[in-house]
Amino acid sequence: MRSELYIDGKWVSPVKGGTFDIINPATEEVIHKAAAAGADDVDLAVKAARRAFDTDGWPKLPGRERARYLRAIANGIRARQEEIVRLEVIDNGKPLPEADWDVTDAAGCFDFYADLAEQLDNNPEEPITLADARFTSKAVKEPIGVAGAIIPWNYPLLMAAWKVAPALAAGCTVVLKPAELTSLTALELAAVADEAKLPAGVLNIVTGAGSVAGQAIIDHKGVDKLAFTGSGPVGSKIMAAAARDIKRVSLELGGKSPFVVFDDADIEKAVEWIMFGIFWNQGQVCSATSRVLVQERIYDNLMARLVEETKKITIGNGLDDGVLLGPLVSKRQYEQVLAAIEAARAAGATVAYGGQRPEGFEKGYYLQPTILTDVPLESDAWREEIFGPVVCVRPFSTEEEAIELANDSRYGLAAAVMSQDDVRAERVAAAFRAGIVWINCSQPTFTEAPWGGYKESGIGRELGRWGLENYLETKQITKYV
Ligand code: TAP
Repeated sequence: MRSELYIDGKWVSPVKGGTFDIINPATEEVIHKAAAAGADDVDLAVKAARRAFDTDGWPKLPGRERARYLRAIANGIRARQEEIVRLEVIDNGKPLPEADWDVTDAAGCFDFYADLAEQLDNNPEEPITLADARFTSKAVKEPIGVAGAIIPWNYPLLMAAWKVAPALAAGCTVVLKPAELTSLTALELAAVADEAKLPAGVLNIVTGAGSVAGQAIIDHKGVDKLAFTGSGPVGSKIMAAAARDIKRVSLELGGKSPFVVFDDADIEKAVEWIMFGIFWNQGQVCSATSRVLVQERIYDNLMARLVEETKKITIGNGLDDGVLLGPLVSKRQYEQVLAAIEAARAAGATVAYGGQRPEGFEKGYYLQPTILTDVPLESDAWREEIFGPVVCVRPFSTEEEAIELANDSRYGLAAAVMSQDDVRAERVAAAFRAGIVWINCSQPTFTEAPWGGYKESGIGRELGRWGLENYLETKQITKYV
């Protein structure tokens, strides 16, 4: 485990010193002390990234050269996958198979953007046909510059990959700040990049508090683009900071995503996807389908099966075999989720299952998977992101009602629909006001496909070619002939 910052290709201690505790949420033990970056360290990191961009030639390298580094990083992650997976589990709490999945995806993300970096060489310019024949014109893509990336704790390495891989592929240089709660695997990424001999300053990783290191990144004049995933309130702050210097900005914020199940759906499959959609990663997923709408005719049957299957979920330390639900990431998160369940009860909701700390756990931020019914439509439980293993289930009668309930949210990250009637499923998918829509499933995520939200769920799209566009400017070059 690393205890320093990675700046300008070197491991360094913070200028003013300082550390913070890394706690294993399964045991509540302090397992490490990480370096707490201050504004001075961020300044050094941004200056290194500026130099790597402005004078050292990273953006001028052919895409295929940058692709070589990206593939080396992908292979480096795979080479130490077992170790990274273990760190992810003891840092975040998630079950080991989930961490393994994330780390595999993170490596795949670097490979995917290596391919796109190469494609930039193949399509360096786009000719433009002008009405005025005295001129010729073309559009070229160029990297934006230095990207400041700030990420959350729910998918620590994967979120780093989603930002670093497209940024480097585009030719940007990066200063990344992981969440204080989960800093370990971002530092492993720095180690992997170092082994891949990524040129100094191209990727800088500063651990530390959002209010200090994060704030210093968003305020820094040397940063051209801010890429953020996390909560709405911090997203607003980032957008306000970006507005001051007209920094480019992409935001991936929260959601309260609906899952509409029609009465022709296979109940067993629906139960499986509902559980996957809300209990995966302890429900700490921005796109979690946390509002489930079930058509009246199958509501009672589906609820009975959902409760029955939820009872079977094995809760425990993510390192243990067979565990499906680990602890929440932190004491604060655990207390917030419990408080949200209590508030739901007080507002009139019924706890159909869960809602408490499971028996037999003395330590660790464990919470039962929780199913709420009778949740008032105006309550916070129905409207606000809980970010825990808590699902609200409600019956509906008509398709129109389901669509209205589904879209009645300030968020619009994801939505899911389940029906054997393809025409209806497609119609409902089209009616959802959300950036990601799943038909007959919930949550599968692909590096090739765009990811991002409507409304207050964010701005811009990550992943796929859209993720690369996030880090590119378009330049028009026109000649008088
Ligand atoms: P946030 O506070 O939004 O944290 C996300 C990242 O932003 C972290 O790296 C954080 O640093 C950093 N940050 C905080 N204040 C900052 C500032 N002033 N300037 C720059 N960066 C700053 O999320 P959280 O506190 O971890 O979780 C709060 C709630 O946000 C959760 O309950 C959940 O509802 C939501 N959340 C959503 C997502 C997604 S994917 N949409 C992910 C995580 C959380 P530190 O954490 O190190 O201070």
